[in-house]
Amino acid sequence: MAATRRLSHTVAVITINNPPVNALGSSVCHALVKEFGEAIKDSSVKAIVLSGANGKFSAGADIREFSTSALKTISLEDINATIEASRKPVVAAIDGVALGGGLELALACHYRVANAQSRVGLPEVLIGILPAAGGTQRLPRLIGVPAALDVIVRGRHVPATEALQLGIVDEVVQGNTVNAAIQLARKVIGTDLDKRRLSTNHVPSNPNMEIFLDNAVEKAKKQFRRAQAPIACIQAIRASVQKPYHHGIKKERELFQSLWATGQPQALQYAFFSERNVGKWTHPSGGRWETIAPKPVRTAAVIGLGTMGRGIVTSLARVNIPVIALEQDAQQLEIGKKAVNGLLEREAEKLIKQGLAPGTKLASVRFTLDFAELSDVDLVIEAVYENMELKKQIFRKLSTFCKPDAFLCTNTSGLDIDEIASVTNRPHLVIGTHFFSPANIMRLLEVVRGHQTSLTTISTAMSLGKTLGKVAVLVGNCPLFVGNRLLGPYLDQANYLLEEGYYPEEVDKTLEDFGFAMGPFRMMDLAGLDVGWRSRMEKGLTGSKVPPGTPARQRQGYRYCPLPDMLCEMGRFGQKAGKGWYQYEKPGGRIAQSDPWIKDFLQEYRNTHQIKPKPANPEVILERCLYALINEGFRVLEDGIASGPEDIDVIYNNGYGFPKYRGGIMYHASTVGLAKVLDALGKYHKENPDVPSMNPAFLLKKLVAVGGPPIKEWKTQVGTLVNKL
Ligand code: 3H9
Repeated sequence: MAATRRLSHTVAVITINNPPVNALGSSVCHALVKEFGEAIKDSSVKAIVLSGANGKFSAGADIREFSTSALKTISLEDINATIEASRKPVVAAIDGVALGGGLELALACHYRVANAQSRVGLPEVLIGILPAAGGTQRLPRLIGVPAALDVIVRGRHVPATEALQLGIVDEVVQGNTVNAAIQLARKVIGTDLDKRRLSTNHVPSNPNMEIFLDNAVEKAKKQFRRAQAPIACIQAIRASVQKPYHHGIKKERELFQSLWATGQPQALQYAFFSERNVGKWTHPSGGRWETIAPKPVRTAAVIGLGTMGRGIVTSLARVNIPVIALEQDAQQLEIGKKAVNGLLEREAEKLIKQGLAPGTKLASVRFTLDFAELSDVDLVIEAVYENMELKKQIFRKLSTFCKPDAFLCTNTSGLDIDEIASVTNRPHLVIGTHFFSPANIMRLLEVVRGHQTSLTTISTAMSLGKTLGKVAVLVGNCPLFVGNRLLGPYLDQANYLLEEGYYPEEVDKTLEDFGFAMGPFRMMDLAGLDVGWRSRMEKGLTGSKVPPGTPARQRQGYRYCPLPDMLCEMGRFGQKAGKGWYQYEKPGGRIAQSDPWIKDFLQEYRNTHQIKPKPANPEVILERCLYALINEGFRVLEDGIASGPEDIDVIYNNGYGFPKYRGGIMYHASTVGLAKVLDALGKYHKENPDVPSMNPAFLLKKLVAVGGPPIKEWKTQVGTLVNKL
């Protein structure tokens, strides 16, 4: 039953019951209409409490129903209007979450009681829409425009204690929320409810409000680039200031419809469900990790306190997992300890800001030089720099010192997990955990399974990822895994474009205008050009010096752009050196400025190689860079390294600054049309046959041959098509 009703003395308790999150699908909405109708009519009922079953009030409208007509048959705002108009007081009892339509429902109630552990918010913006059941009109009337903007435009989940301070809820309780709500409901029976009907109130305003809202629009444009929903939220809030409630509601509805027409809600909702569906991989034995219970991780150790290690220690301590942090020499240990303590202090401050009591403790971190101290930890994350020999040395030690059932994880961005596992006495407990920098902030975690990694190990690493608040994506073991593997062909295209007449600013601007957080050249400068340079040298690629008998722009038979090597040979490593593709105010500076030197350098290079610059064309930049990514994405699917296109999309959205409102790179391919992508790749490959990464992937060709099915069908097609390759 989607909602139930029981009587507690004179109070009707209506409970939403739609596991797992009490989403307000059409069946719940119909049930609410019925239960409220009956409770309002029933003369023995003097007040009503609205609650949610299984410890959750409601996560809002059922997002799955947006693409169907189900929601249209009944409007959530009509239900809210009925609740608000009730002459019997209605009290929301908020446990767990009241999000989106869930909070809108609670805002229509006359009072709100929240459990101390609960969170409330209007996160619709994150799925490309705006609160469309009165949220943009009622919340500003309750807490004022600046606070409502902050909550709605950022889609923040507000902890109960902060919600109390803001005035979103009336009471926060530690114990049984429903009982507290019943008590409050009984207390307010017979009182005047007029002031509690938010739609009848005015939005607090002042003469500077219009300027304030104009500034908010400008700020949102900068912050969210081309995402449309944040702007629509501000427009709806502006309507709440300027217009009576019923006009505001009309505006809210119109904005909802116009957002839908942009395609961004569909892309963001695909991204939302993709994050919850990633890594659904079947072991060759037929087993699935999702069906295996993860082992508890009560204590952990982190080896190496460089940038990555520090972030990982902080992430663990934050979720209350005590950590032992190990370094190999006393000086590094001291430096690492200072840095970790600094990060932990900042975390503690954040917790206090979120309303947790001062003195709230993060889990303990113990610092050591001694591997013997790791004898009892449940899981170790090695986070030393990328060097196979060093990692193997450490894993040999871990085999000796750690208890036999301890999980051993390696934080590598591309080294062979099987090779690392091979030196241990427990390859089935070894797994890759590729964190992204800074590890305490970035949401992405690539979990890399080796050939011998057990399902329990996978399940434990995936569960740890979730505990850490990460989006964990399970991927297969191949050089550079998924994210960095795709990056290679993308950066190659960006470099080739420079050879052919473009400048870093043009390429970056085009990709940033498309929505990337950062263009490829700014990204290379940030990451450090020397990282790729050293690894190319290790692979025997000889920098800018051309081996005898080789064409200047080829290596090992393929097209090769020596420009990044030439910069490194001159010490232009990027931000850290104060110069790279751009110049910076000082070494370590952050603000990229055009460097006239680069212009001259590129012109001279083109003259030397007799390259006639092509006329600038942003479409060419987009096609070449994006299709290079997409094509490698198809190869990753062919190889079984990612389980489906969603996995690749989640990785790029969360780790590589791809604009989420475009769904992801593979989703983008599906909206452009696979046939168009295939044609363009074919054309570019014909022009440059020595660039194999632009040779259209088999899987792409096959998908086009079967009519370019929708993305949700690719996963099933991958198996059938790849088997036939
Ligand atoms: C809205 O309300 C519009 C209104 O303004 C009015 C419009 C007219 N619908 O995340 P989890 C599923 S828009 C359908 O793994 P957690 C989710 O897919 C809505 N399904 O758990 C998953 O399914 P499965 C505004 C939903 O504990 C399962 O529930 N609200 C919805 O880590 C468990 O989810 C939001 O944007 C939904 N609304 O996190 C809130 N929500 O098991 C979106 C969840 O098959 N939801 N599912 O994979 C969330 O932020 C998180 O899911 C939540 C729980 C914090 C609730």
